[in-house]
Amino acid sequence: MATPSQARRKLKPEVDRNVLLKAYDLMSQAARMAATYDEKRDVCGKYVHSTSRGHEAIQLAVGLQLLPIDYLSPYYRDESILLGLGLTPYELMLQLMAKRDDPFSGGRSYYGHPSLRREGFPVIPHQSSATGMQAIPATGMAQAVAYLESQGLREQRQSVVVCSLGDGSVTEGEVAEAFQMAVLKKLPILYLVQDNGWGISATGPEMRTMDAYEYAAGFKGMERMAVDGADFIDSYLGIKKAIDFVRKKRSPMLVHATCPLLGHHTSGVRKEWYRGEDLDQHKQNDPLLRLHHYLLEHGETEETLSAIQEDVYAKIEAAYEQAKNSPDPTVAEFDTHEFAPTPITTEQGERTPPSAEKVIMVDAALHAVDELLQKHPEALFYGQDVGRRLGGVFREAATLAQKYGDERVFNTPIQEAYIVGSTAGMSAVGAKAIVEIQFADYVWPGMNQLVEELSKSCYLSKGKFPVQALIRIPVGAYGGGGPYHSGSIESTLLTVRGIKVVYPSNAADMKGLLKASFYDPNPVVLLEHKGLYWSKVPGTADAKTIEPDADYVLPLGKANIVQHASDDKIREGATAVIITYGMGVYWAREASRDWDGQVEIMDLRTLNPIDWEAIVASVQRHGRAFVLTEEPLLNSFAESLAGRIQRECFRSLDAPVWTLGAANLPAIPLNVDLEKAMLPNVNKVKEALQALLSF
Ligand SMILES: Cc1ncc(C[n+]2csc(CCOP(=O)(O)OP(=O)(O)O)c2C)c(N)n1
Repeated sequence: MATPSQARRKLKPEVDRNVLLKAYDLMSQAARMAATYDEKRDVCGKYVHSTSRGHEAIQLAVGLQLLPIDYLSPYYRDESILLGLGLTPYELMLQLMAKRDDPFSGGRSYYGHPSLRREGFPVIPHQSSATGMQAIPATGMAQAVAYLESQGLREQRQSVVVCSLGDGSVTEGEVAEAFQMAVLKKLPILYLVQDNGWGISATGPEMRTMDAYEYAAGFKGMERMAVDGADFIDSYLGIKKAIDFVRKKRSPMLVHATCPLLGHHTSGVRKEWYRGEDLDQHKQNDPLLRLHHYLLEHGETEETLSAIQEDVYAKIEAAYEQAKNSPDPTVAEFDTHEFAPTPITTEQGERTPPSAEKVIMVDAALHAVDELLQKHPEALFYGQDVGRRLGGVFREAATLAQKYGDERVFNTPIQEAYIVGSTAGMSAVGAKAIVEIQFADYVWPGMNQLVEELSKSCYLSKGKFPVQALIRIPVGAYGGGGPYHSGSIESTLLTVRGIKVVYPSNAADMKGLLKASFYDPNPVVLLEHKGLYWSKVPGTADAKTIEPDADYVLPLGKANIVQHASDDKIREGATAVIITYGMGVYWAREASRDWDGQVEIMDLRTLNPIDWEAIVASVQRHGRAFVLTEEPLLNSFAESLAGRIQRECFRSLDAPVWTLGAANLPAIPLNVDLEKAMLPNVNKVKEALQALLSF
């Protein structure tokens, strides 16, 4: 006989019957999919995958309640969120088997790594497989939503961002950066932490002294909730409340859901290898069994539930066969979508307007950003100390916050990972972030986001989520800056595919390239040499130029010959080209004065994409080439370029390709005489030129 409370529930269930039955159906699908993947390991085990077994209740609670106006940043175990949203087992299996029609990545990324822009679904940007790292881009999405709302630029004012995390990832530093920004800026984001007590084979107590719910208490302003993540009713009602809260209050919340882990960690790290008695305990808490019992207790019959199970069985079997028989990716297309096409392909606007005045490089950058903010309300500029009070440590952002407001131009905490990674979220939502790393020497905490989240997004989402991001980074030595304020980083950056690297050497190029970088739909790192900012370093007066007009754009990937050799000397075979960028342009100019008409200087201006055509033409013209860089030479971009020239222009060369860079040391020493000894300079370039021209 039913107790009074059960009877009441039967009459008035807490969750609508249709929702319960749908959840039961989808939960059964997830369980059957996991079983199928295990049973058919020869096919399904080819590529590593995780399933949601044990996490289905909390995940379906989310998937069934998100709206098409929302944004989702799931993790690799969230297959049941995807089922709840309406993605089919067939579609998911296409990714499992890395098939051509995998709707997320066309066979490029793992199972449970979605990226989706589809009518009627929340937007799901690309997320990497690095645990916890999606927290920053997801928070960037919430920041973009809040920003666009604050500017009246979003019709829809109720979007919610959900960021889903495994409990093991929550202790990662980048998650703390994300939480900090969420509470600091009061962002509309729901962090869902699914706590199964494991991070592969490490247990909760081995990894932390507090769970995610307790941890979140340290972030003032973070609303918190704990739910039984194996109980569909508790999960559904908890998530409903949480989503309602974030939707209405436009403020962050963390939901901590405990759930069992019933499947393998991944297909490659199997439960039988390390799970002991705890697995039996976890099985007692199987969300599918619990929902089954709940439904029976609340008026459903075994017949109804068996009928659902039978349908599920047939459906999953059919989906498996269909996916297995679907085509593989077209191999010839393996390299598409490294970048999205840029609209800026030709130089436009006035580079030297008749009445314009000369401008130093730092001001050219400032004016370019000013004009962009004026023209594009969706653009914003943030970084350390760029806000109202200081306007940047180089005054490169002076007056911008006063003109455009603190919502658009603001200081961030000292969080390089957030500064870089948030741009991925901004871009997915449609805000255009211009950000700044204060000194190149401090970019390293941001490199992870650049590599994992920004650089791979366009390629792995097959062009659906290129990351529009303009990342300004002051670089280079300027005399006594010392080991942590003088560094160059281009060689490291240039090993990262999927990003562009721009390096102007004068004010006019700075303005045109900064603008083109902004309009480029891909991540662009703009390296700005501090020694050229003010033209104060001897020999750099020409970095100050006439200021181009507001329409001026200079396409990326176009080198500039800043000094020509004379035709006579070329005919005599007495010339060489110095291929360089940044400060190298000025050392080359100064040094080449002793060889009148004999030295062409090519300023690369963009390091990726590089103007290879111009390089080849120039090397053919002169037969002698010299690659000059400020970086330590060993294993550098310059060495790599010299090697490529050597190989591909071998027949045109009359001498080995010369190279010159800084000494191969880990840092630039503080004392100016030590610094001089370490770096290239005019005399060192002269010596190299002498050797090359007389070879
Ligand atoms: C940054 C990073 N380090 C290591 C890994 C390897 N790795 C994959 S899953 C995992 C454990 C994650 O545990 P948790 O976040 O609790 O998620 P669960 O798999 O338990 O759901 C680790 C260490 C990774 N993917 N990313």
